Amino acid sequence: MKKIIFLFFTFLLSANATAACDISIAAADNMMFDKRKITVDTSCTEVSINFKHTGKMPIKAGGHNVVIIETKDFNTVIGKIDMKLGADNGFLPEIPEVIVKTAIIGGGGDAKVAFDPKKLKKDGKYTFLCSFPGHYAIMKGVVEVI
Ligand SMILES: [Cu+2]
Repeated sequence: MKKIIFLFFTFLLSANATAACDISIAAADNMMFDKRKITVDTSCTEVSINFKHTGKMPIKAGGHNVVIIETKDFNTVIGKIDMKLGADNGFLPEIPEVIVKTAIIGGGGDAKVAFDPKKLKKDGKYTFLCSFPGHYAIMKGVVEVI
């Protein structure tokens, strides 16, 4: 019996370890992420953002992405968002303030990006947002670093 309990807990621990290195997040046509907070675990060698657009809008009308930045850079980053820069670039120029971003996707799409979680500091303050023009007003949340 003890062995079974031990195996069960080993299973729970390993399941947790996997989940923490994989961030699942989705957004729909209502311009809302399904999470207000995501957690980046710096003990992972790599963290993946698995992002899904569960709506129907095409990229040009209502595409979404996930961009992680330092909270202090929020105004700088949203000030650089420009429709002319195109969806392929997330409507953003190449700027050091962007720590990681997924591709912009339309309804039914998904995007995955992996990054080194050590780019984030445990005592830092981070925000995630969608950089489709105008969406940042409500499409944003807190990045917790553990
Ligand atoms: Cu969006």
